[in-house]
Amino acid sequence: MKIAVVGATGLVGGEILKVLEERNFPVTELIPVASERSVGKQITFKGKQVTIVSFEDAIAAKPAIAIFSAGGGTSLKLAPQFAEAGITVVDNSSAWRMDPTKKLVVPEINAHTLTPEDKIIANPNCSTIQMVVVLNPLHKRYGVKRVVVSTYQSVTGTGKAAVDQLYAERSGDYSNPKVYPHPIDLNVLPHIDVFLDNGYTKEEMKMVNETKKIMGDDTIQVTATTVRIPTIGGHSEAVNIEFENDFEVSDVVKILEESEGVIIQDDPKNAIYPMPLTAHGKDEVFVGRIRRDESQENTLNLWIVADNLRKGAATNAVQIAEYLAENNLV
Ligand code: A2P
Ligand code: 11C
Repeated sequence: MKIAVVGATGLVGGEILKVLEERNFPVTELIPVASERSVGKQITFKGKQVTIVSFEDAIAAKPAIAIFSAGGGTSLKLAPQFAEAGITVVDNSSAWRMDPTKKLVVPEINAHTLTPEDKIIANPNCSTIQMVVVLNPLHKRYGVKRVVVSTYQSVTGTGKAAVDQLYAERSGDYSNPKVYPHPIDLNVLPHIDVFLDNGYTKEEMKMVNETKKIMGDDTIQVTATTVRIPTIGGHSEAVNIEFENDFEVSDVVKILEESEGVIIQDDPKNAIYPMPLTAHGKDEVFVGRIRRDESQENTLNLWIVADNLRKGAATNAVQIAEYLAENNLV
């Protein structure tokens, strides 16, 4: 299958290439696309050099699927052009996620809703994906009423320039142009994406709105505080979940053990719990610190970590492409 990767030189784009390779996606031809300034340069895929082309040349090459990770503006402009040419777009940006005519897909939860008519498919935000992979199986059993989440997010979520800012500051150089409004090393910023009129950030509202859309239930209440910390391996989340019905912690563990894409790391006495350092480069979502909230009925606390460039972005997008290919939807 011919596959285009739009944004192939970016952090997520590079990860998409790795994941396609690792999962042995049946790529017959890879068509890497980036901005005009990168056209003609080369990237490596499966040990071979491949030349970056313009989006026009990529459309002319007629790939079956184009995986986009080149920012919302690029997706808004280019995804419809690919779709009109009959190419199915899996888009990693926020551009189409809340469009009621587009599906927002986490394969473990709602890939079964996809049809050949879905020409632009949205990949959710990283912090949402890792949370819903854990919430959904518990929702089926106990009914999620309300979620209170605080995040601890990797600078890789912002892109290459942010990783450069962190390392420059770590080596004592504060002179570079800043991606963040404050130093990020030795600091914590309660600020991800832009602030909205309601006092929340756009990242926080993504967690609220995308969760309802993916899980197909508008009654689930979510409130979020999203925070950037000086780490690179993945995003961490402290999640408090109030259910309609009561649970046994041992049953929660069993349900999560049996859930696709979830790995439990929960042996606190031996200092075993999920961390960005150990989730880095992995495709799964890691869960630990599973315990009852003793302050309120039917309520659970847990800690979720995943590599935001993997399950939060590249892996989820490639899994959507795999589902499309395996079910003859393209
Ligand atoms: P380029 O490297 O040519 O700028 P990141 O989020 O890690 O900064 O990556 C952004 C990705 O999106 C890069 O691959 C970048 O390419 C790509 N990109 C930016 N603008 C466009 C555009 N107009 N068309 C195609 N790709 C784009
Ligand atoms: C972050 N979650 O960590 C963001 C990155 O809507 O796809 C992804 C932004 C998005 O900064």
